Amino acid sequence: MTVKIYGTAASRAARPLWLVHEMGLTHEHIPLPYAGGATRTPEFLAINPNGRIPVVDDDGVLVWESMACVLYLAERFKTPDAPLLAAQNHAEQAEILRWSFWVVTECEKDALAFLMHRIMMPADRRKPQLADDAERHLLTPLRVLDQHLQGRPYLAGERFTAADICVASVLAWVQGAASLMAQCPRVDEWLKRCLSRPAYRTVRLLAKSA
Ligand SMILES: N[C@@H](CCC(=O)N[C@@H](CS)C(=O)NCC(=O)O)C(=O)O
Repeated sequence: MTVKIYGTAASRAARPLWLVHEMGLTHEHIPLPYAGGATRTPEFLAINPNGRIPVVDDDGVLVWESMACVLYLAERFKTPDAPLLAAQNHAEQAEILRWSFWVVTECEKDALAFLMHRIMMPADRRKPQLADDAERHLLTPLRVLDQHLQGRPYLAGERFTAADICVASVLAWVQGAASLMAQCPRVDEWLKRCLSRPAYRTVRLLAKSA
């Protein structure tokens, strides 16, 4: 059975969608919106009782939480024919796990506050102070990442992996934070490298047409 991914590409569902496009995986995309009640129907709550997208349905195995979806798919569908985005040894596994957890615990809340209050919300509803605070908070974790990227093109080393998808899909929200990027130039370069990949661009096009 073809793996199903629930959730519009203009949401955190972009994360597992980016992964399946990188791997060239056959999948069925159900572009459910997050607004308007589609995630509160009894049918949807039966697959994710949290009422959130994304959800991956792998022949009845249900995975929710976007980072879990990415890590699950990378491992589940690794084959000699597909680009390897999962770990190939314990050291890579450590990198993939720690950076994927790090980005949700250390960065995602502030990155979202920046995105909403600097870019997404109508100007009269934005609170610029919240965007400024978020940018200031993010400097500490992004300096850690900047240091890590010294001498390596990707988070786990020489190879683009699922960790780069997890982290870049959150930090894409702050790519427009010019002062932050100027203070973390390796993060800036790595982010540009990740976000210029054809698979990411494909998902952005899907999001724009959603
Ligand atoms: N931690 C969850 C967050 C999921 C989430 O908040 N998804 C949003 C769309 S990006 C959603 O479904 N919102 C609908 C709602 O909260 O009712 C994840 O990473 O999957």
